[in-house]
Amino acid sequence: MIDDLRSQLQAVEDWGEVLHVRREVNPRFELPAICKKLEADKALLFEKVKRYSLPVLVGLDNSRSRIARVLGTDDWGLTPRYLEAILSPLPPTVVQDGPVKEVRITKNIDLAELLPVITHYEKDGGPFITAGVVIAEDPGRRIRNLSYHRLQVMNKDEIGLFLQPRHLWNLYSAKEKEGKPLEVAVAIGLDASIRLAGATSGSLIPLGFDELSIAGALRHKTVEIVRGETVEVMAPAKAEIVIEGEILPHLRRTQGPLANFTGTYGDTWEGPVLKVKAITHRKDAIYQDLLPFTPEHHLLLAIPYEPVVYQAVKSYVPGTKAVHVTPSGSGKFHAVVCIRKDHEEDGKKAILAGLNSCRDIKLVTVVDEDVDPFNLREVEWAVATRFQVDRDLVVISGAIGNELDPSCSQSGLTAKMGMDATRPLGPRERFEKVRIPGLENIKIQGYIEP
Ligand SMILES: Cc1cc2nc3c(=O)[nH]c(=O)nc-3n(C[C@H](O)[C@H](O)[C@H](O)COP(=O)(O)O)c2cc1C
Ligand SMILES: [Mn+2]
Repeated sequence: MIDDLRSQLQAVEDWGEVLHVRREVNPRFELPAICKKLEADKALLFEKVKRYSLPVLVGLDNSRSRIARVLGTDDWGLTPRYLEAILSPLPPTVVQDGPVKEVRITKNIDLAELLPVITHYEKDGGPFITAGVVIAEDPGRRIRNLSYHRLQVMNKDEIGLFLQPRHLWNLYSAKEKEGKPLEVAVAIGLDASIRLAGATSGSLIPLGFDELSIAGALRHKTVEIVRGETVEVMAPAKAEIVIEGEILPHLRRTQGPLANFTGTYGDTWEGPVLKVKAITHRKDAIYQDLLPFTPEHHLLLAIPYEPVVYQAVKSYVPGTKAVHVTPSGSGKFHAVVCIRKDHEEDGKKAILAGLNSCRDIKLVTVVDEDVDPFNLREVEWAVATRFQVDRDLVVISGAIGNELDPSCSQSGLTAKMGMDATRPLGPRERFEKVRIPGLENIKIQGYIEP
């Protein structure tokens, strides 16, 4: 049963998908350089990081099909599972104690001494905690919220945050107006269900929707939560590390830049500051890191998007089979929609519904059900052999885009495009995919030596 980082790591290890780096590495540039060089869809466990005793795990969730496997489903089942988790959430359960409390530090906190926080890219403003899920509560309104934020270690006990005007920002500004700090817990070292839940947002998940209940439903097991030592905020009892503290009112400091999901540097920003009051962790804690602009980053953005696109397209085209928001499209911009075509216009309808479903989606490629939308080689094959640009292309100008997309206009406008790579209805022999009889039944282990 996978219900924390360790049980997931063990499963991934059993599947032969963890690479161990035993040689000592520098947390500044060397560790991320090794991740980039390998570009593997395996997790990387750095066992010895210079000056630190904690190992660093990167890329635990860098494969869509492995995330699906961790959640007990497959590529095709992941989006429906996600939608079901949003529609039938499973709330967390309060426990009195948990492994994350094995070590409790409330005095002389020194973040840089304790945690192997990584400096990833050349022009990054410093070391950033990139895999921390920020949890905040408003007990009066019975609200709990989870979200990811870039967390810059500024000094011994201060962390800078980048807050876009979403839920955490909303909770923080309400407190700030009263001149009070906002208490938070930052959880690091989590299984895929909580990580995905932390990255989920949008109209289906309004402020007050506890994302931990999405995590519980995703993994079919409630998340156990435990109260903070110094803050009235609950955090996963089986996290590896929890940082407790308060975001101070009326204080902004220059932070950044940090390589963002588009693979470009943003500007510096004036962000609020989290004053750390305590750190609790497991005895032999594993520090989890996310290298920005990698499949892991893009999958955490893409997978929570898919149910939104799927629902929108399905309402226009009932034969919609699957939606894949691709990691290589920066995890937000490109979607592949797989449909069973019942009417000639279904391809174009799927394009319009998909482009309209999310502000960020700017390319929708529609394929038939004989094409695997999760295999981008097959998708390109469909475009090469079923798509004619003067007949099957849709272009929309002047739509609202994502301000972080460097190709958007200064005023944030973007063009959008759809490619209908489905076959016409009627005789389809010309388009039939070649196949070798018996291929599905071949067990390769019997033919080649390991
Ligand atoms: C790795 C990662 C880093 C992110 N960094 C930030 C960030 O620095 N600031 C921010 O406002 N959102 C960031 N996001 C996006 C939000 O965490 C995400 O949209 C979240 O679901 C928002 O939750 P909310 O709807 O409860 O506000 C990041 C997402 C991921 C996956
Ligand atoms: Mn939220």
